[in-house]
Amino acid sequence: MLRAIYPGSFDPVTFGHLDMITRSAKIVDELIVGVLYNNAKSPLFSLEERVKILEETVKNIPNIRVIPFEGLLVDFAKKMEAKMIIRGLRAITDFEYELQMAQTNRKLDGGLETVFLTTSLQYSYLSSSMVKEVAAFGGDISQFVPDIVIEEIQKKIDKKRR
Ligand code: COD
Repeated sequence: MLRAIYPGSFDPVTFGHLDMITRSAKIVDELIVGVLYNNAKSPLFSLEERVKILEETVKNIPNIRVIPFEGLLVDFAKKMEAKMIIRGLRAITDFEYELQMAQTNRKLDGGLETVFLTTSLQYSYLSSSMVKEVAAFGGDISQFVPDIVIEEIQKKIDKKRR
């Protein structure tokens, strides 16, 4: 049984993440989408909101569980009995951070491997921060994120205006 974790902030989830999730779920028996609780990053969406959006978005893929986590990724992996971390690589700019993270995690837990999937070309430019910026200035984000994210971002914008 190969269980892997695809960890991230997902603030918010984009079509780039979803592409990674769909492809990853095809190569492992079970994929756990690990959603980081991290107040230091002051996310746009709360942990509960990010989990809810992800659950809604992946509900048709049977071998996926969306689970929040706090603290070290290696501890979460141990708790979930997962031996593999899956991460996405978009461009060379991702590489240094990803390499550092993978090496650190392996130093902390020698049994944990990180596997990288390269982004699909059509999403190689896409990031959560770019989506938030476009949305904040009233731009159309429908080619970047699923409908539920558009709705939830709109709610945040409306709330700010009130
Ligand atoms: N195409 C393909 N992949 C993409 C795209 C795209 N357009 N956009 C993002 N991705 C990939 C990212 O490369 C990443 O692999 C994944 O999707 C998630 O992305 P983010 O931005 O939501 O998540 P991050 O990078 O903020 O996640 C960081 C972690 C939560 C994994 C990290 O902070 C963590 O493990 N924290 C716990 C503390 C810890 O253990 N620290 C020590 C390890 S350094």
